[in-house]
Amino acid sequence: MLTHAVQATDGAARAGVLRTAHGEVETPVFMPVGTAGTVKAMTADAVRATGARMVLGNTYHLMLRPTAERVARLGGLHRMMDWHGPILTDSGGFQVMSLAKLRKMDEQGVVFRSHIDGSKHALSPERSIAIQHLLGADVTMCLDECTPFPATEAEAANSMRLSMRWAARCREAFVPRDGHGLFGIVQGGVYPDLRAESVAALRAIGFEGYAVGGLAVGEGQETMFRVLEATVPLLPADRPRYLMGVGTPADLVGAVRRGIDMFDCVMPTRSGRTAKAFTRHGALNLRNARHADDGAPLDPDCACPACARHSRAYLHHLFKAEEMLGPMLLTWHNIRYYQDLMRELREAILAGRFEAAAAAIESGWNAAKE
Ligand code: PRF
Ligand code: ZN
Repeated sequence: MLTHAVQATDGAARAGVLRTAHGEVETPVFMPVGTAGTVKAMTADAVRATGARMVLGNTYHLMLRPTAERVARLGGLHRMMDWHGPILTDSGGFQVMSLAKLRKMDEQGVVFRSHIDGSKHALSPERSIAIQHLLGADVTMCLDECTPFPATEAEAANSMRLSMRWAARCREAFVPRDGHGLFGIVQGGVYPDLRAESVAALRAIGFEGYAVGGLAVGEGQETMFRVLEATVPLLPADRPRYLMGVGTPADLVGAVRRGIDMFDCVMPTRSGRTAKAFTRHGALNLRNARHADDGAPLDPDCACPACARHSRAYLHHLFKAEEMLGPMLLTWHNIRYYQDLMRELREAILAGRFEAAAAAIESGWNAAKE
């Protein structure tokens, strides 16, 4: 099976190694999002050169286009996208709710119309697992419902309990394979008792890893951290913990501090395409006219091609001229920054100086606010 060995802890923060069929990954880890079989604007070699060792793929997008069966005929997702490291696939429920039209959800699953051509599709726990098997995922996620925010306690309870019944069906449908694993997803909104009930339900079923879902949906960072503090300590220490769809660099530092091992988010890639850069000195927008004559690198401490070989002025020009290289270079930089951040946190945990490292990182962001 897929395993996670914890090498060191510092407070609640952990450094470990995730072992999968497609190799080992050091944690804490940030997985760039490769929604449609590509990390947008990046070749697979470029993704690897940022330091990334694991990426995310999406059931929802790939089942619609090019279809899971076609991906399987093409040799699986790893082969199709030329990414030979581990891949985690999300189960589709979250993307159906955010992208598809005319959704109808019941106990069986969800029926929806494609955002691409309006065609009708169904996703059940069993079908989601079958699709993720066809894709060849190293980590398969349970089909869940991401409870919207805000939700009353009764709404959050009904939604969470549906996800727990689906989690049991996903466990049944999952075909175990060496180096592959199935992760359960904790739901329960912002309600600590519901989060605890959800953890207990998932632990009773038993998973190779545990994700915390339903966060970063509008509740705010402080509430998200409170929910993590009520949830993460209840999870088994010997299994990886994955915070889904999070987040900003500050979110990652705060979640690692609270015991999270794995992350994914569109933030570095999507921001890169819209000229927003994350740096050791805070975030900035390269479209801003103040960069037009700035011959300095974006981040002098970054080794990515955008920083090592180009000026802020050139990056500004590329975005003003709507050249493709602008999104490519800034995506590369942002992923590299997220990888460097994870590595710095990991090394600090191994050295027993997590809080000092986190404080230094946070003061760097605040030193030169826009
Ligand atoms: N469930 C699933 N995927 C997700 C989420 C979730 O709750 C979130 C919430 N931040 C992002 N991606 N399956
Ligand atoms: Zn850079």
